[in-house]
Amino acid sequence: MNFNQKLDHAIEKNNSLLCVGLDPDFEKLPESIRNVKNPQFEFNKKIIEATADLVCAFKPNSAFYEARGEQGIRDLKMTCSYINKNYPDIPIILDAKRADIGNTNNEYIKFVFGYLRIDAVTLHPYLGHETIQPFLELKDKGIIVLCKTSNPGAGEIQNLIVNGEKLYKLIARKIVNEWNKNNNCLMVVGATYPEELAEVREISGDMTFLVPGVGAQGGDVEATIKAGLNKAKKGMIINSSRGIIFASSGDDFADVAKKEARKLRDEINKYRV
Ligand code: NUP
Repeated sequence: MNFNQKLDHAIEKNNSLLCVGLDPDFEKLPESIRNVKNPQFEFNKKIIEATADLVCAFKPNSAFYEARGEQGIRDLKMTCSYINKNYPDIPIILDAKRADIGNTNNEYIKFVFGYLRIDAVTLHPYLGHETIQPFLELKDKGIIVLCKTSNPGAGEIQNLIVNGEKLYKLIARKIVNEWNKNNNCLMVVGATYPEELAEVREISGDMTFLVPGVGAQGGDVEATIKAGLNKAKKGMIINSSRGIIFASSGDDFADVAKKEARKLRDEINKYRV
């Protein structure tokens, strides 16, 4: 089964476009968890158990694990292994924004798909097609390229006019027309820019978008869903990290995360009809 099939299966099984972001900022973990042996893993495990029937994917962001050095990498590996073993239907996306020259790419690929054994990775397009190509050749994996990001300063570079159009539109066209030969491309489009999301949808046919920016970054769920759905009323992986995993800072964090995940999944579904 390739990434898109696995994703589609999870969307149908859980009736969900929601992705829970596993960004376990160590400083924000409840005191009781911070003192255990594998704190980020133990925290994630409870979040995963509480939300696995409500999501279409999990997305750990590498930064939160790298920050803790070898212990963090171990917790990331344990998290991925735990999902693969106990929830093999749920795809894992590593948010790491990779893509580099040839021999460096080989090492990235070994880490993401060899060591972590996950399903998809985020890439930035700045170094060009040649540096995306080794990832594109992995037919069964999800290759998720940044197009229009959710951050306040996204327009500084992404909105520059190149060949008569905004750069993010040119990137979207490249992904759709040149880079998606194996039907394994997705793109990142932030929920904080619903108008641009609609423009990118126009360009992209039914391609699936990874959409961060709801929850802590304030993206409007209704506007996001209406702008970004494809013809099948899917085509979006809506990520929320802090808004779910840190909805409570107490020991009830998993129960509260479950409630928030259900609320957001149902709100998303309300606008899919
Ligand atoms: O454009 C992007 N915006 C964004 O927030 C691309 C991303 N990959 N992200 C990531 O999504 C970000 O790094 C974080 O892991 C997650 C959003 O987290 P939160 O704002 O829901 O806590």
